[in-house]
Amino acid sequence: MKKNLKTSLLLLAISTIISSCSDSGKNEKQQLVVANEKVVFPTFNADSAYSFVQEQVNFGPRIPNTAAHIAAGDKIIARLKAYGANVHVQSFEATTYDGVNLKLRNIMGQLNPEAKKRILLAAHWDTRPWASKDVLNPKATFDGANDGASGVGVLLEIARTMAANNTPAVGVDLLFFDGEDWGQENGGDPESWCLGSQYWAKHKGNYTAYYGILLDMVGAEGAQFPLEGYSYQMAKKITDKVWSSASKMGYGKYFIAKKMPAITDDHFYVNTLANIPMVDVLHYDPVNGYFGDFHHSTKDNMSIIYKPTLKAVGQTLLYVVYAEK
Ligand code: AHN
Ligand code: ZN
Repeated sequence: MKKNLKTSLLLLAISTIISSCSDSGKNEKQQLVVANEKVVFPTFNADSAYSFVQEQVNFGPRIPNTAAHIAAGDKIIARLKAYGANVHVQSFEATTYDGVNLKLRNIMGQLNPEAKKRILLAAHWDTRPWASKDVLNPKATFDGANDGASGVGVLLEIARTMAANNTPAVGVDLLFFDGEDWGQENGGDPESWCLGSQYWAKHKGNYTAYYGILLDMVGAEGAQFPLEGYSYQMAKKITDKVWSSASKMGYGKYFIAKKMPAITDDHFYVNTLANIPMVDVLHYDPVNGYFGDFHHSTKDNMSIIYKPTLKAVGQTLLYVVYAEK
């Protein structure tokens, strides 16, 4: 009798967890997955992440100083608030290498704000103003479905999932950098890129995190994320943690254990100026030594976005976050 009561209480607890995880927006059930005795973590819904990528793309290219850019940033803020995050908007101005003054916003949404131990998850949300590598149309604008919107979609889906499930032991800070992509290509000044993360790292006050993970171009079919040079040099333990978690979950064909060159990306300034170890999950083809033929071209539109890639990245991040003690 005593044992039966215990069993039914346990079943009740489990069914309560599962039913309390129904998604407010979509009427689907979230499932909690037990990877081993210790880690219980929610499933990542790639359909929902994809819809958030599409939502960003639908605003039009998120080029700084345009109406589409303002509207897309406002949507990120609104979604973060809807998922219960404490939102901080850092508004600032920066001048590009070609002399344009930009009005920019870095956006942070803090989940589980009381937790002292915090994980920083980041992506840039702006779009490069020209498809500069497009053979036919280098002055055209482009959708930036992968370069920008994919990372935003994965982070917003993490916010939605965390709001609908149990709270992890750690706090999660979702940081959306602006002004990443107005940089000088072909061996130009590396500091011309990443204007938002440079500003944030210099003006972050006493904010810190245990470590960070940056997402950049994480939605394309056939994506591979090798071990990027600065990540490997400056945050080796975090690369070990993230890449081994991905392979444990069966995503080793995305998170490949090969090294690639160091790339100036937002994580460089988080590591060097903010002193937070941060790795870059960055699409790169190690065979051709190149980001991919979509990169900074009109091919970077929804047709290259692939739900299983979004799933591999989002599920790995949820696992990493929920495994923290
Ligand atoms: C450089 O090419 C130096 N950095 C590329 C960072 C980037 C641009 N990621 C996406 N777009
Ligand atoms: Zn870019």
